[in-house]
Amino acid sequence: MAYFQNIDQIQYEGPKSKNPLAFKYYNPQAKVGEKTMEEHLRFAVAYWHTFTHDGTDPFGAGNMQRSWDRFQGIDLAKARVEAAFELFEKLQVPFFCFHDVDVAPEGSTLRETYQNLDTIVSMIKEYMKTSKTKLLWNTANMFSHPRFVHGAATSCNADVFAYAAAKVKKGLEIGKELGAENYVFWGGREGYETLLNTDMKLELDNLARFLHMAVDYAKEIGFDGQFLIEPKPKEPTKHQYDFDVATGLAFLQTYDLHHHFKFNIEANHATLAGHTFEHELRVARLHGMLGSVDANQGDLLLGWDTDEFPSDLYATTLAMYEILQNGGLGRGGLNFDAKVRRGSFEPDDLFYAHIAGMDSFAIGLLAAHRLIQDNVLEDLIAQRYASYSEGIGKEIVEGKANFHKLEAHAMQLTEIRNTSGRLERIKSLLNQYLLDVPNAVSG
Ligand code: XLS
Ligand code: CA
Ligand code: CA
Repeated sequence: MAYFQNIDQIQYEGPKSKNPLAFKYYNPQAKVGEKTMEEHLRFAVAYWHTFTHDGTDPFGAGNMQRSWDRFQGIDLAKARVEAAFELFEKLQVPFFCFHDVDVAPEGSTLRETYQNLDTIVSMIKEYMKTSKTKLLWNTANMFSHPRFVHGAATSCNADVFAYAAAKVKKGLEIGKELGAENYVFWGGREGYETLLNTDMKLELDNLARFLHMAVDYAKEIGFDGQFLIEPKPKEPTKHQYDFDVATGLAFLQTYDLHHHFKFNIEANHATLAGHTFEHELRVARLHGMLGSVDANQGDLLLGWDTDEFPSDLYATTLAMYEILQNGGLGRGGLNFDAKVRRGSFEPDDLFYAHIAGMDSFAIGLLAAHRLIQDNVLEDLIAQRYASYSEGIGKEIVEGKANFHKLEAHAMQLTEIRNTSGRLERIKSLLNQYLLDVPNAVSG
């Protein structure tokens, strides 16, 4: 049965198309450099926002029009799988992502939850046989159920730690079964509200123990997906342990976990941490830790996680610049961890939203590719740091300087000359590259 009857497969029609149900820039098979757009961008649909999100907010009930909602329980879960693969096919999207509770309802016991998962996972596996859409990552939801009120791996309650371990164990088995490229750990409630009742050392040690056990179990069953940590500074927890990439990296290094993990970086989480999206991508890239991306955007006027579909072309261009400089995302991808606004409640909005996100990243890819081809930022930066390629600067970077030498150098300086950072000139260059994208597409 079709859930999106009035929608055909979305085709690329080019920048001049007026068809709202067509790609204007995302042309999956078009080559950008060595790879096709599809290979560069590796888009994924987020199951939760697309098939389970009902529009609820703290002040209002669900309002999304979703024809699968006429079912209940396991039948609803099955209907969502049907709707999902229909949408994947119509969007020609190469990947999807899910939490355990997105795909199958929780039972009254853990055993029953496993049974529900087994039923739906085998249905998904059947669909995947004929679909081109693969699993980018799966994860366990360890934040919604009341048992996780004090956290999961960082809970004060050892029974909860054990329950969380069982969920991740099952998640890794499912990941293996469905050939997941990655497995994500987002510590929704892995943090604390106040130190007055918190043993921070024990919580952090336990989190590390938990992750080591996950690494061991993956090895035991031969699951070879990439492990990803997803930082977020707050919400729902006040102080989240994986605050941002730098904090997460220090944690991973302290507990000797960094060889087994990379980061899944979400744009909106970067903003909440007081960083730009590109900052988080850069920090991860410089440490060889850029794994995957949750491609959304926040609202700078709001202090919470709004998970909007990406449409800010500056952000997508600078993100794609980092991704291209990283040599791509490897086994990662661009997952739309994004939901339509509450006012966009019709089923067609799911397509408009994904088209907007895919086109925005395609524009970012095209602009970033040209920027790199023309060495625009590289030349400007090389010029700005030219003092380190000769004289005392060269000695500094080659490790030949010490405080004696530097003092002697400073002593003989008669004046110190700085040059402009030229930010405004660079921004208008960026605009030029962005505005040139339609020409890049048409030839
Ligand atoms: C919530 C997170 C979550 C993770 C997966 O803010 O973004 O959706 O991506 O658990
Ligand atoms: Ca996310
Ligand atoms: Ca989010």
